[in-house]
Amino acid sequence: MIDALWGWPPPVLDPAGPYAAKVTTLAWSLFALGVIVTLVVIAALWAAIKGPPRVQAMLGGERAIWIGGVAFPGVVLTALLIWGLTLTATLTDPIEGDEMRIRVTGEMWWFRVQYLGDQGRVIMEDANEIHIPVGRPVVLELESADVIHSFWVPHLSGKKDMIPGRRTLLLVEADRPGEFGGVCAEYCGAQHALMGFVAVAHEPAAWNDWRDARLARIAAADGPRGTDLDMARTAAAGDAARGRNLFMDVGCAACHRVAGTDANGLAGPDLTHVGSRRTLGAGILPNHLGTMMGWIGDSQSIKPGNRMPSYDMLSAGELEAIALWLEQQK
Ligand code: HEC
Ligand SMILES: [Cu+2]
Repeated sequence: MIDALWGWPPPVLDPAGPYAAKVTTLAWSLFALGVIVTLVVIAALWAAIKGPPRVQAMLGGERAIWIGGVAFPGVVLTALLIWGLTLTATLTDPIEGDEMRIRVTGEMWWFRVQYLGDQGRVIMEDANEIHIPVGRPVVLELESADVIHSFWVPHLSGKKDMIPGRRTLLLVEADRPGEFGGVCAEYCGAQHALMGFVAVAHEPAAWNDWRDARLARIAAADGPRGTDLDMARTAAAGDAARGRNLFMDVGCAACHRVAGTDANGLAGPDLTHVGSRRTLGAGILPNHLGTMMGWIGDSQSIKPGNRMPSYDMLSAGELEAIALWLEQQK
């Protein structure tokens, strides 16, 4: 099911952008060179055992060891090291002009995503989903809230550690629209394997529309009470209104934020746009009413040890009401 959603596991040698293409070139070059060296060594071994006496004497001599065993590997490995370092350095080069920045924080076991505006101010927050425009390099500021995680979208760039107390930079760029799966690539605890996300690349105009629509909704939500969105959120009809009240009453708001409501918790993913996410639980479930109910009622069976308690004391009707309201938060 996840497979149909956005390609799982993400293929590692299928670049969808210039930075990933560099990494792919490096990987194939190392592989090809490794194959050549292996073949040469096998040939030399064969010649040393079965070859004519003249060749055997040559391969057994001291010179062969100095050339084949010291000089050759020394030169080849040094050249590869320099090439690899210069190539991967370009993956973090600062870029000129109006660069776009997104801060991604690894948390046990999900990704907090913050879009940054001027002076590094957070202009919108999301989780487990990163939206970028096609054809424009994006600087990711990688951080960690707890242990070392590693950020990896193989389609878009190499992998980079997310280190507590330190900010690392990674450049990503997509050259075609699409949904690209990503994972945490550094063991970070029990649910490391269930810590994924999806990067969504839009055509530039579509990305602008997406951003403007979100910003407009956030501005309305944070604006004075009584604006359109606030009315829509507080005056949700029927079951959804019941869901909203339950959300505030049973304690969800202590850990989750929903713009335009009293829910301001910071420990868990921002749920302002949760209804528009492709997945739930950091890339592990497709997002719809049923999985939303299942996650809220029993997240500890779906992802044991995750930092959200299971709400198994809620009735099916209550779960449905909350899920209904959350699915409306687009
Ligand atoms: C103690 C803090 C805490 C409380 C209380 C809490 N949550 Fe969570 N919630 C989390 C954390 C942490 C995650 C991320 C879990 C993960 O993926 O590892 C999460 C994930 C979620 C997700 C999935 C979000 C996504 O994008 O993947 C939803 C939906 C959600 N919570 C809804 C609720 C609802 C509804 C309630 C109340 C019934 C609630 N939460 C109560 C901490 C909490
Ligand atoms: Cu991790």
